[in-house]
Amino acid sequence: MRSTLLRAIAVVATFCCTAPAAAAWQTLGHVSQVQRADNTLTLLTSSGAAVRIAFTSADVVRVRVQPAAEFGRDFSYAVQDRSAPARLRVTEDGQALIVRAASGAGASVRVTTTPQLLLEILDARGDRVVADDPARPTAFDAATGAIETSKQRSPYELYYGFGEKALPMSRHQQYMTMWNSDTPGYAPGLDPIYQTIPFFIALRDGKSYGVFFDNTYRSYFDMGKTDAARYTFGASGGELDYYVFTGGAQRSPAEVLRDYTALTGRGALPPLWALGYQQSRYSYAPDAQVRQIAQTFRDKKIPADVIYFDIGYMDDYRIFTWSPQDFPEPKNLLGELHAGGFHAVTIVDPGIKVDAKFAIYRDGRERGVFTRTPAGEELHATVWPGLCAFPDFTKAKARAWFGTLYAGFLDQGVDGFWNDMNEPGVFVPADANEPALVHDPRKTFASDTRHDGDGEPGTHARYHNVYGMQMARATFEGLQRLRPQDRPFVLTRAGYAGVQRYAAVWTGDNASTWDHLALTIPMLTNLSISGVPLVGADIGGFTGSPSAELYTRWLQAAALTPFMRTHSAIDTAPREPWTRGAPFEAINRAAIELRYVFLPYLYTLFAQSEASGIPPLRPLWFEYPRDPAARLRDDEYLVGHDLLVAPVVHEGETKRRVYFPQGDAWRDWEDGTRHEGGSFADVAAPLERLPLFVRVGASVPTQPVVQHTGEMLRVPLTFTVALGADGEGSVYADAGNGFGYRHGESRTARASLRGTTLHLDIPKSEKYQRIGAVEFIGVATKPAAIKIDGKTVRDFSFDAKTQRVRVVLSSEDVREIVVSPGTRSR
Ligand code: MIG
Repeated sequence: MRSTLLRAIAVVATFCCTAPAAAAWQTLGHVSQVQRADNTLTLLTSSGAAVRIAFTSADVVRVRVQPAAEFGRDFSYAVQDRSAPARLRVTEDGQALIVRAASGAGASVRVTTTPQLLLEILDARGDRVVADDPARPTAFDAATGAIETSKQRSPYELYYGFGEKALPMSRHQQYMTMWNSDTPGYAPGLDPIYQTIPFFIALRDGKSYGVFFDNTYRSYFDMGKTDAARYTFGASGGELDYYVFTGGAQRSPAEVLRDYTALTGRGALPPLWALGYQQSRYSYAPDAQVRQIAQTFRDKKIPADVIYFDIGYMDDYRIFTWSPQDFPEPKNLLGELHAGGFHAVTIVDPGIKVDAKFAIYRDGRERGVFTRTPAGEELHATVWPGLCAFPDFTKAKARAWFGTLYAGFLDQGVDGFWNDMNEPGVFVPADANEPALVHDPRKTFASDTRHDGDGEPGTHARYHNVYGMQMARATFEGLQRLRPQDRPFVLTRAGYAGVQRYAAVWTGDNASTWDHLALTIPMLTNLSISGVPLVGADIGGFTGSPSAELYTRWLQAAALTPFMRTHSAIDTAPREPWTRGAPFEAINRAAIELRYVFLPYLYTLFAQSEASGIPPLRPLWFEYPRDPAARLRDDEYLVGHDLLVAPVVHEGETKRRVYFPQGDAWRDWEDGTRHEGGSFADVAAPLERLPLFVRVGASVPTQPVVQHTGEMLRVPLTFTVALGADGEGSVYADAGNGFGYRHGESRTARASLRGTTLHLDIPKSEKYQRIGAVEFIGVATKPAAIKIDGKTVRDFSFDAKTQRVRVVLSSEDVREIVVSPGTRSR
C-alpha cells in the first residue's frame, strides 16, 4: 500500500527514537510503521510495542498488543477455533486507517495513527461499539510486564458475564480480579473466587457486544468503578490479547454469545443422567450409608439419579483408591447402585500423596509429569493426603498420563468424576504471627513454580488460571479415550475460558444463608452466559446447616437450574430431602419431581445449546435486551425462551413480586392466569409453591414423574401448549448417552401454534420417548369440542381451576389439533 499517510508515518518513524526500557508505564505513542499481511495488520508504535489487528470472522475483531514487538507463537488454552482469520481490506480516511474483512460486510476498525494510536471498533452498521479512551490510552510497563487498556463508556452501559463472580447481576461499577482462588464459605461480594472467565457481554440501549480478554495471568476489570466514564482491563503479564464481538447487525446478546462460543467451544450434550437430581455430601461413608441413602430415595419415591463419593471414600486420600475398611467391595456397591437406577460420581483431586509405596506417585515421578520448582525439584505442598506432588496439567504428557488413571475406576463402575481443589488450592502452614487471609498467596503454588505450558514454558504466575481447566481437560480426554462410546461427565471447581468444552461447573463452597440462595441467580445466570451451560450451586449451601425452610426454598429455586445437586460440608446436619419431616419431605419431593417433569425440555435445551452456544439457563436481559426493567432483574431467571422462574429467596415470604418481561405475555404454570409483558404481579408463593410461568405461544415438552432418567422411555411425553399467541416448540430425544446423535440418531418433534390450532410434526420412530398427549393451558371455559385431524374428539379432560385441557393421543400419527370455536381463551 503506497499512500501519503503511510509515507508520512515512515517519515515520523525515522525521526523517532526507539522504546525506552524504563520501569514505568508508557503509552503506545504513534504508529511508526504499518505491516500488512493477508489477514493481519500490524502497527509498530513509537513506544516499541506492536499492535496486531485481525478479524476472526466478519463481526469479531481481535486485537493483540505486544510490548516486546515480537508476536510469538499464537497459543491459547481458551481458543478452540484455530481457523485462519479473514482476509483484510485496509483503506485510509484522512489520518486514520480503516480495517475490515475483505468480504466487505461486518465490523470495522478505525485506527487513529497519530499523535497516538487509538482504536475504535464499529459494528456492521457503522455504529461505535468500543473505543479507546484518549484520556487513558493503552499502556504497559516493560519492567513488570503489566499491560492494560481503557475504553470509553456511557453511564448506562451494563456488563454481564465474567464467569463465576459472587456479585450482583450487572457488573457495572465493579472492580474484579481474575485469579482462581479456593475461598471456602465465601461471602457474597468476595472476589475473586474459583473461576477465571475474562469475557463479558455489554448492553446499552438494547444493543450488545462482547469482549474476551484472553490472558491467563492475574488480570482485572474495572468496569467504571474508578471512573464511570471508562472501563479498564489489564493483566500483570503477557499480551493484551482481546476479542471484540460486535454482534452483527442485530447486536443481540445471543449473537455475541454464539460468536464467543464459536471461538472458545461449546459444552457438549451431557449424558441424560447428569441432568437428573444428584445427592452429595462430604462424605457418604461407609458403603452401608451409601446403600441406605440410595434405598431411601427409592423407598420414599423421591426421584434421584446420582450419588457422590467425596474425599472420605479414599484410602488415606490417595487418589484412585478406596478405603479398605469403608468400601471393601466398590465394584459390588457400584453394581447395586446401577441396578437401582443410580449413577456414581467420585471426587478426584490433583494432589498425589508423596509416598514411595504409592504406585501412582512412583509412576508419576518416574515419568517426570509433576510440577517443578524453579530449582527443578518436584513441587511438594500439603493437602488432604499430607505432602503431595501435583501433575503439571499444562503438559500434554502429564494430561495423557493422568487420563489413563481413570481406567480402574471406570472398570469398577464409576460413571463420572469431580475435580476439586484445582485452582490449585493447598493448605497454608499455620502461622501464629499472621491472620488467616481468605486470599493468602500461599494458598496456591509459588508464582515462580515452573510449568511446561504445552511448549510455552512459563511460571505459575502465567499458568495458575488454567491449571484447573487443564485438569478437567485431562479427565475429559482420558474418559474419551477410555470410553469412546460414553459421554464424559466431569465436574470442576476451577476453570478458565473454554472450560465448558470439558466440564460442568459448580460454584464451590457457598454458605447456608438466604443471601447465598439469592446470589445463586445472578451467579449462575452470569456463569451460564459466560459460555458454561452446565452450572449449579450446592443446594442448601455448603457450609452450615440450613433451616428446613431455607433448604426447601433452595431446592425449589434450583429445580430448573442445569446442574441440580445437594451437597454439604462434613460438619453439617444430614441434608437429604427427607430429613426435616412433614411438611418439608413432601414439598421437597414435589420440587424434585418438578425437575423430572421438565427434563425433556431441559434436555432439548442442552441439545440446542451444543449447536448454538446459547445456554439453557438465561438471565431476563439475555432474551429481553430492549426491556430496561429486565436489565438488572436478579431474582428471576429463564429456562430456555419459554419458562420464567421466580423462586422465593427470602425467609418467611409467602408471596412475591414477579416481573414479566416486555414483549411477551405469560401464563401461570399452575392456574393459567395470564400476565402481560412489562407488568408486575404479586403472586402467591406458599412454602409448597415455586412460582413458574410459561410464555404464551410456547409448546413445552413435559413428562410424568419418574424416579430416575432410566425410566423415561416407559412414560409418554406431553406437549404443554400455552394459548394466547402464535409460537413454536420442540422436543429432542436420543439414546441419552453416546454419540449416535451426531450421526442422525435422534428425533426432534415440533409443534407450532397458530391461534387455537396446533400443528404437530412428529417424525416416525419407535426408538424414543413417545409423545402421548397435548395439554392446552389458558382455556378458561370448557371447549365445545376438540378436533384431531378433522375428527371431533369428545374424550378430553378439562380443569377449570388450572385452565387446562388435556387430550390423550392414541398414536403419534397426528398432524393437527384444533381447540374448536366456542372456547374462550383469555
Ligand atoms: O478442602 O472434598 O468445594 O465441595 O466437599 C475442602 C471436600 C475440599 C472442597 C469442595 C467441597 C468438598 C470438599 N472440598
